[in-house]
Amino acid sequence: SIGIKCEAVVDKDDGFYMRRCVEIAKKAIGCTSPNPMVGCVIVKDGVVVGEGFHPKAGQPHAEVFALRDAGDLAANATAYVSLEPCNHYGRTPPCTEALISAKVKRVVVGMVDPNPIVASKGVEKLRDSGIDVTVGVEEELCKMLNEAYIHRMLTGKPFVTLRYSLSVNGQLSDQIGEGAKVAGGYYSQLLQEYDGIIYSSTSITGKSIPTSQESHVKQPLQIIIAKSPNSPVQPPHFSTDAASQVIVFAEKDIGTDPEIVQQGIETVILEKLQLNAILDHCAQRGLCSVLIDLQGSFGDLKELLEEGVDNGLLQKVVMELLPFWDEGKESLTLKNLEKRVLRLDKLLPKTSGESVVVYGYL
Ligand code: AOF
Ligand code: ZN
Repeated sequence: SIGIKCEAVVDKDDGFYMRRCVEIAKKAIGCTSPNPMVGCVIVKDGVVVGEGFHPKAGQPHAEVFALRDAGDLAANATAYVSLEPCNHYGRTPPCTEALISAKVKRVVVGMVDPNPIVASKGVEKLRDSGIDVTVGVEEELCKMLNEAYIHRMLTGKPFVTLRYSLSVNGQLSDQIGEGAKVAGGYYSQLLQEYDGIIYSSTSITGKSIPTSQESHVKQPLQIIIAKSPNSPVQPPHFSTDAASQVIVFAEKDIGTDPEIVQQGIETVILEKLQLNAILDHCAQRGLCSVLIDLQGSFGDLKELLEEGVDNGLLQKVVMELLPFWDEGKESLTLKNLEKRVLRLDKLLPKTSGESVVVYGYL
């Protein structure tokens, strides 16, 4: 070697550090909405000198934490970020400014930010300041990380997943956790991941929902649909006392229901209970993702699901196949739903122990 350094456009380690960004971004899983999950790693001479992730909306962005961690070592270093650095004043100042003042030499971006306020302007700003910018490293992985955020940015609606358990004879089951430890663990994971969970009041009242036993774990907003004239509207009991907010959507004023008044539960009265309107409301509240959870029966969710299927409002299905025979429960024979939901494109069965978790995209 005669000591000439060849600057490759894509460093062979770029993928490695970007995967690390995604990994640390996930520390805030379920906690960042309406913001995305973002991770940032600062690398100098092949050594990681700083790391950070965005913990929560309102708090500093990933780049700021990573730059703080790196201190003076950020000068002439490469910053890896799973999402394009922002170039606007939101709740926090622009990350482009922070990277420029820290004098980083190169920025590697996983994906462009679909937020129209940012959308490539961050990358332009960095390039205009003489920083070498590479875009699209591990792009698919970065998109998977924020599929809910991206979906909400592009459609204005939360990312919607339908979840249900079926016993082997095709009956909708309300069993989670008990009898199916694997599915139970998966259920806790869903509660952590999703911003809101939609239940029918008729199938959820008085139930106990298995949740993660760690009380610090975030609980999703419970969204209870009370359609029937005499819908009971008691929210389910969660098996931990971790804070969980409840909101009830109804067609008539149920604000005088002593149960609701006593518990101070927020109610939203819609002229007609439609999934579209409910999702708009959820998006306005900052929810990027909701899980529609069928608990043993369709209950008040039947028409909402039909509407959702007909209008392409559902993005994903999670089904747990439970290893027992269930009599007397509702079977999943709803015309449209059965045809479309069960015909999943990419079935990915995960088998472990006695239960099977199947999930796929519509
Ligand atoms: C980044 N790094 O870690 C995140 C970004 O209200 P703010 O100031 O938090 O801005 C929110 C927007 O900033 C959000 O919609 C998205 O476009 C971007 N999020 N950007 O450079 C981060 N979380
Ligand atoms: Zn930012």
